[in-house]
Amino acid sequence: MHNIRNYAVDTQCVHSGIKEDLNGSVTTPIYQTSTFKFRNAQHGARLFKGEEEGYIYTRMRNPTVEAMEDAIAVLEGGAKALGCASGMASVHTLLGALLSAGDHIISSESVYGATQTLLTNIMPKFGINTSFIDTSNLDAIKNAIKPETKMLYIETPANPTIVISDLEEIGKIAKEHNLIFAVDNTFMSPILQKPFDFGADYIIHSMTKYLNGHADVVAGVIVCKTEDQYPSMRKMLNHFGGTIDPFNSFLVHRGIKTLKLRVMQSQENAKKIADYLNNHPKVQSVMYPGLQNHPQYEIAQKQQKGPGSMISFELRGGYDAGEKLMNNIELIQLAVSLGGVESLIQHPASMTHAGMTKEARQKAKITDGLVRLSVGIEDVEDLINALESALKLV
Ligand code: LCS
Repeated sequence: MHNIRNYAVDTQCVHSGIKEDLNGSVTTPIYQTSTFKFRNAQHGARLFKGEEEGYIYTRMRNPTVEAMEDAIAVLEGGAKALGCASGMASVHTLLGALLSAGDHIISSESVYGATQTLLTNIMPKFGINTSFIDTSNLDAIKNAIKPETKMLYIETPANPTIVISDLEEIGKIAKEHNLIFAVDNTFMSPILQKPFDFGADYIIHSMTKYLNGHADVVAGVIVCKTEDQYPSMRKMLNHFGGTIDPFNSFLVHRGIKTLKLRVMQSQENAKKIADYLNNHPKVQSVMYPGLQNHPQYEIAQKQQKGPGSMISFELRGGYDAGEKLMNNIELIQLAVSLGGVESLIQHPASMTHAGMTKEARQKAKITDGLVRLSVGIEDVEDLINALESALKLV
C-alpha cells in the first residue's frame, strides 16, 4: 500500500495500523495471548537483548495492540503511540517518564477531575508539584514559570468548562523556556485538532471517549511526536504496567474506522443543540466553541477544525434547575464519560469533578450550576425534543 500518511484522514481512519496477515485477514486478528514462544533459547536471548525484532510478552509488545497504536500515531501525525489501560494510566506514565522529584508542572486549571486529583494529591508525594493556571491567559502562564518548571500540561477544550487555550502561542512559550508541552486532546480527537502542528511534544487521549466511541472500553494512549521520545516512554509503561490488553485494543481500532463519521455527525447535532440552548429562556449561558459568544471563539477558529460535540451550560435556576433537568430528561442518559455514540448528561461539581476542593472548582469556574452534555449521533430533533420536554419541568 501507498504510505498511509499521505492519504486523507477518512482513509487513514479505515486503513491505518492494519498489518498484512498470514491468512489474509482484512482486520488485525486478536492475539489474545499473554506470552509468545521462542524458537529456541538463543532466539529468546536475542529478543531480550534487542538484537532481533519479535514478540516476547504482551505487557511489552503485542501485534493487536501495536496495530491500534500505529493507527493513532498516523492520525495524530506522531512517530509512535503507546496504548494504556486508561486515560489516567496515560497521564501517570507520561509524568513518570518525563519528570523527577523537584520538577514543577503548569497545568490548565480546568482539567478532568482525576487528573486534577493526581496532580494535586498524588504527584507531590513524589516531589512533583503543579500550579493550576487559567491557560487561556498567556500572561498568567508566563508569570507562573519558575526555574524548576519542566512541563506545560494543557487540556483544550477543557473538561468540563470548554475553556480553550491557544496551542500555537503556548507552543512558543514552551520553546522559549525549554519546557515539555503536553496536550490532552481527548475532547477534540485527531479529527478536529492536531496539537503537534502547534508545537506540542506529547499528546494523550482517554481513548474511552471518541477514539473508541461506543462506551464499552476504558483505555488511553500517549503519542510521541518523535521516534527518540519512544524508548524511555515504553520503558516507563512496561514497568509501571498500565498497558492495554489485546481485546480492548481491537475494539478501539475497530472504533477508529468510524471516528470521522461519528465526530462529524455528533458535531452537527451539537451545533444545533448549542443554538437551541443559547436561545432558551431558562438557560443563562452556554459554553460551546461554535457559538460566537464563546470567549475564545477566534482561537477555536484558528486551531480546531470544528467546535466538537461537548457543551457546558448553566441554567438560570442554578443547581436545583440542573438537577431537575437531569432527573427528568429522557433519551439523553445521566452518566459520566463522553465521546460515545450515545448522548450523555452529567453534573461536574457533584460527579466528574467532585474530587476537587470547592475552592479549586470555583477558581476553575466549575460552578455548582454547570451541566455538561456530550452530544451523540442520535437524530437531533429527538435530542432537542428531549431537552425541550425536560426544560419545561425546570
Ligand atoms: N482526560 C480527559 C480530558 C478526560 O475527560 C478523562 C476522563 C481522562 C483524561 C481520563 O480518562 P480515563 O482514565 O477515564 O479513560 N473523563 C471522564 C469524564 O469526563 N467523565 O468520566 C470520565
